[in-house]
Amino acid sequence: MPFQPLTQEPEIQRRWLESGAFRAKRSGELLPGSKTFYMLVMLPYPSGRIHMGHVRNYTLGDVTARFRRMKGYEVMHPLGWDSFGLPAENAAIKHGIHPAIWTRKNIEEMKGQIQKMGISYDWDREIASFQDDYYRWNQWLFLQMWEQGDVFRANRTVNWCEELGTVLANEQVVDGKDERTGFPVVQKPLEQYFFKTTKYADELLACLDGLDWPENVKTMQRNWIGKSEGARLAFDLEIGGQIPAGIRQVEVFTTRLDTLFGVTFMALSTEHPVIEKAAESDAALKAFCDQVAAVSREERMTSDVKLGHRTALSVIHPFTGEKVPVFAANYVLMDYGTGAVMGVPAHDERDNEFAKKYGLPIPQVIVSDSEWDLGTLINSGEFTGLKSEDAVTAMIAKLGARAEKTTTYKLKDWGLSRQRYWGTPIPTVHCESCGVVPEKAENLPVRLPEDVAFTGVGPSPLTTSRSFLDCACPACGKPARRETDTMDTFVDSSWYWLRYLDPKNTELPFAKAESDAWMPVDLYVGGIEHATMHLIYARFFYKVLRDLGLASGPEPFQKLICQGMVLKDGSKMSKSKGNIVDPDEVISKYGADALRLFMIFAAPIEKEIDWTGFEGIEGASRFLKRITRMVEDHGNTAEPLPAKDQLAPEEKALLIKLNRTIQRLTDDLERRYQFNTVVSGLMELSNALSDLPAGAPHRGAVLQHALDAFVRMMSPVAPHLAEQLWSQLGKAGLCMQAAWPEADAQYLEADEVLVVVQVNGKVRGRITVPAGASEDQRRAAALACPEAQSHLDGKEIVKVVLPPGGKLVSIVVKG
Ligand code: ANZ
Ligand code: ZN
Repeated sequence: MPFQPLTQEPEIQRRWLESGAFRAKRSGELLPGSKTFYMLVMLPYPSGRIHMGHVRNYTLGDVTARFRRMKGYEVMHPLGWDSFGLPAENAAIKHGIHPAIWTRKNIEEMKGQIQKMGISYDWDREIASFQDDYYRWNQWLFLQMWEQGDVFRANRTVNWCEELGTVLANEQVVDGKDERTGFPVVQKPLEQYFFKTTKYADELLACLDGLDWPENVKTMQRNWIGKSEGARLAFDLEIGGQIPAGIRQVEVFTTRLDTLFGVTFMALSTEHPVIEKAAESDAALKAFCDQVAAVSREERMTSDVKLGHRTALSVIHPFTGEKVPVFAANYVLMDYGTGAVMGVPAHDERDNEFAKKYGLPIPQVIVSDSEWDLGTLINSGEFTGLKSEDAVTAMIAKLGARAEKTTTYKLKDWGLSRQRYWGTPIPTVHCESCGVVPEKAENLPVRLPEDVAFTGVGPSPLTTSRSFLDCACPACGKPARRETDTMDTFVDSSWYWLRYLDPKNTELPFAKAESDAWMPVDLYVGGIEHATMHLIYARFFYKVLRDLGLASGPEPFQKLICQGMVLKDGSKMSKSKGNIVDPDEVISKYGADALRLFMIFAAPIEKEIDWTGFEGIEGASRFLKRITRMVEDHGNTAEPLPAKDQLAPEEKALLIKLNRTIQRLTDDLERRYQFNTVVSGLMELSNALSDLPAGAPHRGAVLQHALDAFVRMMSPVAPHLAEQLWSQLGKAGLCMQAAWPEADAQYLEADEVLVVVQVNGKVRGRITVPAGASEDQRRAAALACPEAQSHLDGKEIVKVVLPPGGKLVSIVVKG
């Protein structure tokens, strides 16, 4: 049969589906001692069409899933839809189409595309986070966390647009304006819900060491968690100045308490309570704070411009008793440390810039001999001469209750409130008598109402639905108002891989027996853009689930691979750039196998692929055609493979090539996760196959044997064609269910190896020894080497060296 992917591939996909070949077992069906492999890819957002990034991600996952099945593993390989979020809501505003309809249509379309790729997902486990049989478990988990004290409410700054009456996401704010309408956006505090991620900060940090993850991702996570050891120190506000009522002290967090004598100013966040209080009676200060508030946190963190405003306040230096001026400053963040910094311009870069700008003194208090030396104190009163470390200890002792050692983290508690419609409703109720009350678990799900209007203006559509808002207080039964905040969609993706394991469970998010059978995920493949947020939240959730007794083990994803992007002309393929190559277009012309083969071969998994046109796909397609022709020309034979000693040298050589390839590809897929070399290995082997001379005595049997293994090894990458060729070789059943070939040890080594004999460093002869020869045998053979004899005769043999590799024997003689 010729290579006709466009007609063959759908046919083969039907066979796979009909035979249930992708189905993963439930825990109860697993035989004791069976090996399991959980292959997970990051679930897609149903934006409309799949793109090349998806194709690459899913092909890599599929190659692994198919390889593991052939290796005898029970494989879990599911897919679902991360289907809440802003784009659906924007589509509703723009086209007047309900987010649910838009989402369903996109899922249907993308699922069809993915199925055309022949990815071996167990579709019976498909989930979609916008469906209430999924999001009710977000709500259920929220209630469990509420009970454990892992959820709390607090004020946090948001991007607020007064004209629209709504909160905007960071990406919607451009230059302090709503990107759609151009209305101004300000920073404003709002009461919201938080998950206590910081509770697990230390564990999230410590567990990174044990994970088989890319080093750069681990580093990004370490920085994101940002553990910082230092001290807190309280400064007294000056009595008699304009002290805000009720506030006596300002507390700072510092990693360099030893620099205390170098403090020449105090810098406070514009949101610091002392500054807010002082601004009530200081119009200029108020104006400065408003100016800073108009800039988003992100911009403030990346901006180099240090801005400050001197207040009428001072604090007292705890050792010298001197007055230190207090500034409000843009570079001090309220949500890090205490929101207040002791300014040490001689030893801190940002403080230095600030001091120069505002004409503040810059006294040096530390000297160091080298960059490794933390330093010795100067100009520091009784502490002068102490090493920095000792000075910190001594100062803390002297400062008494005013100071203590502490650890601070950059990691924040996770604000999960969104003032949006298209997300999981937070299952709480506002009651006039009881306050904020969690909904009862038996009343879940709290469903998203249908009777809402999408205007794009004004508060969240949920606040316009009477049927949604009106409810009874779960505590006292009186009329109450339902919470209109929905959950950050990162909640949906923080445990979805567990729902795959038990997608129809109506009692629990998933049964522990299922998670115990499959967890942890053996390989997780996805984009590097999820290195922090998603992968921190998911790890956090897993620790919470463990502490709730729902799951076992400390970490969800044992191995992580971040695939590189697919670029076109050096930049990312994206709608806005208009440089998208549609996978469908490629598949409908060349078939899925050619696209898969190209994606795997184009580059190592973690590197970028540059899409330079269709040549790459053409090449892949030609290779597949060549293999097809080779199998066709061969036909098939039942003639058994003769014993090794009956084979001609070129037949033996081919079998050696074959078995070495088996060994190499197995290692590439099982241990190294090197995919592109799998394809190059197949290409080399196919060349060796076509080089077998037409007159070889056992050609038919040798080719049959080699093609049998070749087709099986090709199956994970080009699974459709593999099925077709498998049938042509006269094999029954599905190739994808055949066993992965095992290397035959007798064909791994050549029979004889060439060994070079050196005498005193010069090559004097060459000998051949049996491949398995011992060191003693090789030494003896070298000493008997005829060409070397004239250099050995009458001399004393000092030593015989056999370097590793076995290709050389070096003799050292004297006399
Ligand atoms: C005095 C000092 C002297 C500092 C010196 C550093 C060097 P990391 O290591 O990132 O934790 N800081 C504290 N809170 C801050 C906030 N809310 N916004 C901006 N900066 C803040 O940084 C800790 C250091 O950053 C602290 O130690 C403080 O400056 C500053 F030679 O105190 B340091
Ligand atoms: Zn009540």
